Amino acid sequence: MDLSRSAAWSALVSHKHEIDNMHMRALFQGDGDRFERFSIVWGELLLDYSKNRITSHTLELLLDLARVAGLEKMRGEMFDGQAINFTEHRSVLHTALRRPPGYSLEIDGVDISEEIADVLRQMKSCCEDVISGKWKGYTGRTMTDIVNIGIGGSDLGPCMVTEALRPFAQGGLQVHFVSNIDGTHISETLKKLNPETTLFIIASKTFTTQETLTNAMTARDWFLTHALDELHIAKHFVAVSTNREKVVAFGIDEANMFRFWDWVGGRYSLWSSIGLSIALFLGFDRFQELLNGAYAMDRHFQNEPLEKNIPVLLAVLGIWYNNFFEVSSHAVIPYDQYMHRFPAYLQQLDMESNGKRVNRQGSMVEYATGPVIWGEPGTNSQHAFFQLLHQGPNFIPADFIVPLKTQNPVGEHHDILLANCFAQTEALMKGKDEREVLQELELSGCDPDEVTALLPHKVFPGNRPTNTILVNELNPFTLGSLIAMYEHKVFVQGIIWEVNSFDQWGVELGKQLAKTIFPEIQGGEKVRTHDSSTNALINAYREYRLKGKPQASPQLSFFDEP
Ligand code: G6Q
Repeated sequence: MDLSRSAAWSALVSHKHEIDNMHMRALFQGDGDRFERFSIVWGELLLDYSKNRITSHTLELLLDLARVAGLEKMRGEMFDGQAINFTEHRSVLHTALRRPPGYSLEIDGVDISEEIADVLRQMKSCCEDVISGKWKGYTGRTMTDIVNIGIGGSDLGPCMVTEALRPFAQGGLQVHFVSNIDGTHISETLKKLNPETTLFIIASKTFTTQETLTNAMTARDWFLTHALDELHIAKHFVAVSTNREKVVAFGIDEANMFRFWDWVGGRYSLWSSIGLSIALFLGFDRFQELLNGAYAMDRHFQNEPLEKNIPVLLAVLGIWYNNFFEVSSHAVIPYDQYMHRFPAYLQQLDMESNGKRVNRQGSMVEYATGPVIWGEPGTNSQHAFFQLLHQGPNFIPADFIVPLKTQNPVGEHHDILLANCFAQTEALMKGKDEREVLQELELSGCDPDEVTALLPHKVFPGNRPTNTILVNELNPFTLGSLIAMYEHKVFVQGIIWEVNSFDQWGVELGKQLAKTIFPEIQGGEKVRTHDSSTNALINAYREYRLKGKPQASPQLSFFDEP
C-alpha cells in the first residue's frame, strides 16, 4: 500500500494542522529544556535539532511512519548484503568497505571481507611507494602531483574530502581533479604539471564513461608527447575500476589496477579504491581514520534506537518538511571554508539517490521525494542568498555544519565566523515581529509615514527550521562520520518514500541522445531529425564549426556581426 494512505501518514497530516500556528519562539519560551530534549551528543559530534517546528509528539509520529515503512528491517537487509538495489540486482555494501577486518560476508559465494582487505593492502603499498619516493617516474624522478580523472561518484567524493582535509595532507603531493569533458578542465590542469612527476589515476567504475575516457586519452597523449615511449605509461597511469578488460585495453598495466565491486554504488564509492587520491594526499593511515569515522557512524545507525539515532532523526525531519509542509528544497551551510565542496557532494548523494517518482512496486508515488539540495559556506552565503531564507514567502530548512576548532587561528576570525553562524540560526528561528520592528523604527527617529512604509519590509517571520551539527574538529575521523551520517539519512528517506535509492536511470536519456547528436555535429548534412529547437541549436554549432561563424538567419541573429 502507498505509504501516504497509511494511518501513520494521516496522523502526521492532522498533526501538521496543529503545529501550523505554533511559533518556535513560543516553544522555546515555554520549555527551558527544549535544547536538552532535542539534541544528541555523540562522540565528537553534537546535533542540535531543537530549532525545528516539532514537539515530542511530532517525533513520535514521524518515527511511527519510519517503522511502518519497514526501516529497521530494510536497514538490516542493507548491512547483510541483500540485493536491495533491485533494479540492478545488486547488494549495497559501501558499509562493508569501512568495517574492520575479522568478519566474513559472502556475496555470490565470495567472502568480500578478504577482497576488501586485499585492495586496502594494495592501496597502502602504493601510498607508501609514492609518498616515500620509491615510486619513480620515467626519468627517475619522484611524483609531485596526482591527477584524479573521473566524474560523478568517481570525482565528487574524493574531491570534496581532499579539500575538506587539506590541513591533514601528508607526503607533500599536490592533488588535482579533472572531471568535466569541457577541454578547459584538463587543459588548465595540464598547464600546471610536469609529466616526469605526475601520476594519473583514471577512476571509473565502468571504464566506459565518455568524459573520463576522453580526458584520460588527452592526458595520455600529453604524456606521450613528452615521454615518447608507451612503456613509460606504467609508471604514470593507474586505474581504479571494476572493468579489468577495458583497463588493459586502455594500456594500463594490470598490476596498476585497483579494483572495486558492483556492490559499491558510484556515489557511495569514496570508501573504496576510488578513494586512492584521498589516501595518496593524506597518507594511508588518515584514509583509514576516515573509514573508521564512517564505521563508527554505521554502528550508531545500526544500533541506536530510532529516537536517538542521528541519521534517522535528520531523515524524518526532512520528510516532515518535504511531505507535510510541501517544502521542496534543503540548504546545507558549512561554516568551514575547507568544506566548500560539501554541498556539491551532497547534491549528488541526495538528489541522485532519491530523486525518483516511481516506488518499489513500479507505481508513481503520490508525494514529493528528493528535495533540491544546495548551499555554500558561511559567511559568504549570508551575503548571497540568506535574504530568501529569512524573508522569502516559504521557508527552506537548513543544516548548519560547524567545526569548533579552526585550522587557521588568525586574529578573531573564528570567533566572528561562529558568532555569525549562531546568530543566523537564532534569527531564522526567532525572527523579528511587527512590534519589535516598530519599536526599532521609532527609536531610530523615523517619521510616522516612513515607519508605516518600511514596517512590512523589515519584519522577519522567523519559525524557520535549522539543524546545527557541531564537531570539535573537522578531521578524517569526524568527516568520515559526517559523510556516513548523510548517507544513512538519504537511505532512511529512500525507505520511507519507498524508492530505490541506489540506481540512477535518470542520467541515461541525455547520454543516449548525446550519442546521436555527436556524429550529427560532425556530419556534412544539415540536421532535420529533431524538434525545431534542437535542430536549430545543433545547426548553429555545425555552421559555426564549418565556417568559423554561423550563417546569418533570423533565428541566429545573436551571432550577426555588429
Ligand atoms: C553515481 C553514478 C555516477 C557515476 C559516474 C561515473 O552513483 O553512478 O555519478 O559515478 O557516472 O561512472 P564511472 O565511475 O563508471 O565512470
